[in-house]
Amino acid sequence: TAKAQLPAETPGQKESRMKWWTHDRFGMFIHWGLYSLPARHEWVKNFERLTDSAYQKYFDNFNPDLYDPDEWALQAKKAGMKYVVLTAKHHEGFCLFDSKYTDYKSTNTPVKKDLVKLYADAFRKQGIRVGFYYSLIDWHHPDFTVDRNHPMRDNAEARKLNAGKDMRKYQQYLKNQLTELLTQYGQIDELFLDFSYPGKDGKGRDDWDSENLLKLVRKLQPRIIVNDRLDLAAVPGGWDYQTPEQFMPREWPAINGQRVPWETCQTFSGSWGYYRDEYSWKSTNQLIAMLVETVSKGGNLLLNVGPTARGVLDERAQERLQGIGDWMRFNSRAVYGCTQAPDELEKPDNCLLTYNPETRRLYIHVLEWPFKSLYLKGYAGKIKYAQLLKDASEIKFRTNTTPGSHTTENTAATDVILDLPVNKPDTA
Ligand code: JFZ
Repeated sequence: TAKAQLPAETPGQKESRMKWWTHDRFGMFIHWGLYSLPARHEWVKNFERLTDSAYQKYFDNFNPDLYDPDEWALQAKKAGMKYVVLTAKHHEGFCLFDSKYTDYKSTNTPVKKDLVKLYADAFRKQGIRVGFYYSLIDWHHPDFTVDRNHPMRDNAEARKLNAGKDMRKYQQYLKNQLTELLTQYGQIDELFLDFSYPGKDGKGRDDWDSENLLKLVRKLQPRIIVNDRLDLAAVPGGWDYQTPEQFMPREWPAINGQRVPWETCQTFSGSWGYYRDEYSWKSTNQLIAMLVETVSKGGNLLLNVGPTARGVLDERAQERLQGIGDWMRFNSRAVYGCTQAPDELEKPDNCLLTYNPETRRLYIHVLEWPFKSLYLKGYAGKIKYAQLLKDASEIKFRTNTTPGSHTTENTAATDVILDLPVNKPDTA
């Protein structure tokens, strides 16, 4: 196939296209689909090797009667999230929107609604930017071949049917559906395509026709920000940001020494879809530290919720979103518009640093509150003023040459000592 030329963009143009995204830093991921009914992982069809007919009961019973995306949007907004990404279609192939190109969609289930349309309108109304997750993988489409990631991979009969399948038809299906999603739901700000696994019995750029697909996406939504799972790592303009998932990079990811935009997606409890009996939930404080650590390394956090099949956000997620919101009320200034601190500013013990290059403010996130003194190595002459973020109260600072300092503090003249209150300020 002839390879399309992706439109050329200078680094400056890309930076300006991504400006809102690197400023906003914090978004909500939503995994919702038929897998919300079994409520034991969004890969349940794969993990349990379920046939299409075994999976059919979830389609027949899909009826989220309490779905109220205004409520979702309000909770995201209160948590300080500035953009949102919903699974319009996950690997199971079920579409939450009214696609012309399949019957396997929400409008044909008992709920009968285009859930994507309601979602996009509700979040936009709250001033939250709208994105889509769209699965390249499709375990339902008749032309999608059985491969090593498919629920029927061990089923010889199902493998035999591959001979009659035409992945070129599936490529067209991808283009048709993305055209629907990118033309019928207003401005779409982020697109999360998922995912490639090239090599033996896998799929990658030739299977998706990735370059032409991306060219189409950029034509339909020129400002859209696209992730890196099309298997186009080496193609200029083939992706906008990297997506480390369910782990925290040690440092800001770079290619040939050039730091790249990145967004880590993270779960509350391990799975992405609603999982009733999962008990490995992260605490609110862990999630806040995760957000701060992400920003301290120049990245974005896309934090996932898995709504139930009634259409309500998991109560355990709601509680944490609220806690994050309470913290953000006083601390969002240390997140929005912030990035990694200049390399010359050393991280104090048990702290994370975020930095706003425009205001030239450094935010020191003290994870373990020390007794009275916070030592800042080599900061002498660099600080004009210091305050607690919680109540804007002044923090006095000095060096060991300041009259009245204890010589036994044993710091260098270039070090700064912050005089902290004994108690760490509450967040809420
Ligand atoms: C994918 C999905 O399979 C999963 O269900 C969820 O939607 C998640 C956000 O994305 O999982 C992946 C995809 C890529 C990698 C790991 C998990 N990867 O590249 O390491």
